[in-house]
Amino acid sequence: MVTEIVTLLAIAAALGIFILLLRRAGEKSRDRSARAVQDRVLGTPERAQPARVRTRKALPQRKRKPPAPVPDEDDEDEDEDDDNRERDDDRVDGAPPAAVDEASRAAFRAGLAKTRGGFVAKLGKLFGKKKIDQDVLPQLEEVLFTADIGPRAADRIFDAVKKGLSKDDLADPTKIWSKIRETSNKILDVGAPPLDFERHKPFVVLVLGVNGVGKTTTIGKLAALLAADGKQVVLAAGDTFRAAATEQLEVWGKRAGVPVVKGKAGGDPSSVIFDAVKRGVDDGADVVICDTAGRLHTKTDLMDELKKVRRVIDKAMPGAPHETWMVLDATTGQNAITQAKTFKDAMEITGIVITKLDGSSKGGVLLGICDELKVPVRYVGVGEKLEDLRPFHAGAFVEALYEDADEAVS
Ligand SMILES: Nc1nc2c(ncn2[C@@H]2O[C@H](COP(=O)(O)OP(=O)(O)O)[C@@H](O)[C@H]2O)c(=O)[nH]1
Ligand SMILES: [Mg+2]
Repeated sequence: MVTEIVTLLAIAAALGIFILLLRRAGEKSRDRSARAVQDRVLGTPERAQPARVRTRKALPQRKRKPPAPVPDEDDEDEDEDDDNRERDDDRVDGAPPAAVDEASRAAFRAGLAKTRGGFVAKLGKLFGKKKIDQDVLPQLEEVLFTADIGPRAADRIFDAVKKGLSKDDLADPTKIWSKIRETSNKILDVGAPPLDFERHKPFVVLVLGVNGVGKTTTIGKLAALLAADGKQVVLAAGDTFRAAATEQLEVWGKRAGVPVVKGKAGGDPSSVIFDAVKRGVDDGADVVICDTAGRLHTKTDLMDELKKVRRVIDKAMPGAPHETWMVLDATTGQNAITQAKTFKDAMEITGIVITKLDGSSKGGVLLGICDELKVPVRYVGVGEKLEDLRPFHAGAFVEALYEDADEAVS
């Protein structure tokens, strides 16, 4: 009896082991076939490298989007969030806000009205034809190349339409417009980080540009913007070449309620600017903005002088200037691109300010300047008044430039 029980137990154990082995074998073969499928789909065996590493390498680098705000269920927190949002919307500091406000959108729309009546209207007429065919390409090329956007930007937009759209797409004006918008946005996106005046204390900005483009006016408006945000600003009257230049900056300084450091007429601009930066450091100011001359006896004199100014600023505060901006007058069209190139060849330019957009039909020149210089546009001047300086926002600019373009074709 005992022998029979032992035999039965032995048979049961053997069966159990057999079933276990069978299951293991089944799992292994499933693993193998799953891996074979994975290899087929992904193209290479996965075993040598973990999938995550491989996938990361294979994907093109994308810009990281800011995380979407997570809605909070707590009522009190929600109120606080609303307050913060309101404060964000109300901020009037000089730095471009993350989202463009309605007043800036309206200013861009008004500022670009004449440009819309220029090359944008010509494009509208072109796509407004009843039947659009391949003929549209040479005509598009002509309109783009005669617009004040510079040959390189014209070429980029033309190429994007020609190569990026099929024959069928070309028959659809909406598709052509969206290609033009997309390419314009790409041209304006030079990948610069947002402007942050709090990165240094004081944050020193050197402002350059030829005579009459609007340097002094821009500095005055910017000082007012920053002062309204509670920043302590010092201005340097570095244009000692023209007698009236210092007085003009003093008038703006009074309007903005900020001090102006000045020297003698005809004196050394570097020493005035050195004093101003030193004063900014000693007084614990937030921002020092340096005005400069736009014309000297010769172009070489001017460039040498400006290089000297840069060196001297670095002596007054090592590492400064933190930004060097080139001011360009939109009404001068492609001349602005030439000026920008001349300055850029001589020294580092980190930002652009475009003035007089309000009076210009050549606002498209901004595309050419960005494409040529690969530096960001930081501000746009849309009039002569204190409040007529707007932080630049590429998306809002493109939106305003081609506004109603689709409607214009129907
Ligand atoms: N319409 C308009 N005029 C401007 C703008 N910015 C400057 N100006 C005018 O351009 C002229 C020259 O400006 P100014 O600041 O003296 O130029 P600077 O020589 O470069 O310093 C002045 O009459 C300004 O009022 C602008 O955004 N729009
Ligand atoms: Mg001036």
